[in-house]
Amino acid sequence: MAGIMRRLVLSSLQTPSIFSAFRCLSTSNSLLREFVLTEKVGEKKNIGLITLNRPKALNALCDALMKDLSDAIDEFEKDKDIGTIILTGQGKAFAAGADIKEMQNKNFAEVFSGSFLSHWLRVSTCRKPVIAAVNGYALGGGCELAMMCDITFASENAKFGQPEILIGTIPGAGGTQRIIKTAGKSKAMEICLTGDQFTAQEAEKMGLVSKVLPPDQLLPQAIKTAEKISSNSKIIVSMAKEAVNRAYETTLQEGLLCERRLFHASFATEDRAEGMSAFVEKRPPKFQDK
Ligand code: DAK
Repeated sequence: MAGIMRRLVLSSLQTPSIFSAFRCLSTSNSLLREFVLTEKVGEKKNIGLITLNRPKALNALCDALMKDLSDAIDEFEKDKDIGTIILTGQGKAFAAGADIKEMQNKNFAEVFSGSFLSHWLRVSTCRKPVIAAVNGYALGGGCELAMMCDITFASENAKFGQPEILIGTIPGAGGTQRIIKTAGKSKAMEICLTGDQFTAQEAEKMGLVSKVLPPDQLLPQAIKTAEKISSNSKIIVSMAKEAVNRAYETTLQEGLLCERRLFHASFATEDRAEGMSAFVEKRPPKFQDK
């Protein structure tokens, strides 16, 4: 109900001028932002749903949208009740990339020395798990944004791609670096050098996506997975996320050391003691996130 109310308020506030005056309007459970909707969902309202909301421009990732997204991640990361965050898009796109109209007249000095596109790393630094629910186009920065998330589900009609080459530039937020980790060099080269789009099914085959779902099942399944993750200890979930990410970013030896140290660290938590006691006593665990 709160979500429906907020959408009604939002649709009556769609003019940028009103939004610039009240950029962060507070409601009962979250903030209203110009380009991003936030809502607590799931049975226990412990899942933070972030919806990119610039559908007329296919959720093109302009600077203000990325700032709103960054704020929304901050909001849910600070919220002790939220266990997992889901990121999706309004309309027929997840995101069709960085805003080309905003970039069109920039020169080298501006993009190199300024803070242009400086909010882009925020999703990848979030310590809570982030699930991308890719509902349509995920192109350029949109594809990179999905790859910054921890788990990616896609609807059957989603389209992925790194089309930057077609507008005379190259991916700038991980497109050349992250695809290669899962898809290998040949596929990564094909994608980045041709700019061709690829389907959700192809993305799943490459390992960029873990589930392809009918459009009406995308969010329900993402929420179900988020609820499952959130039923575990938040502190241990963060440790597991950190360990998996280390594998992605470093050598096997370094990764194994990090994993071992985090495993040791789990013994400093009350939740580890509770989890193992619950198993031995044949009862469900009650995690306190301590
Ligand atoms: N930017 C701005 N506007 C966009 C847009 C985009 N990326 N994509 C779509 N739009 C706008 C269109 O201009 C159009 O607006 P109006 O003309 O109605 O005002 C509206 O959205 C609807 O789009 P279309 O009319 O084109 O819709 P179609 O269904 O015909 O085509 C499409 C859908 C997704 C195939 C097409 O819109 C398209 O090709 N879009 C551009 C895709 C693209 O090239 N994306 C890559 C952009 S470059 C970095 C971080 C990030 C990046 C770089 C650096 N750092 C941290 C350093 C990322 C760069 C990029 O993503």
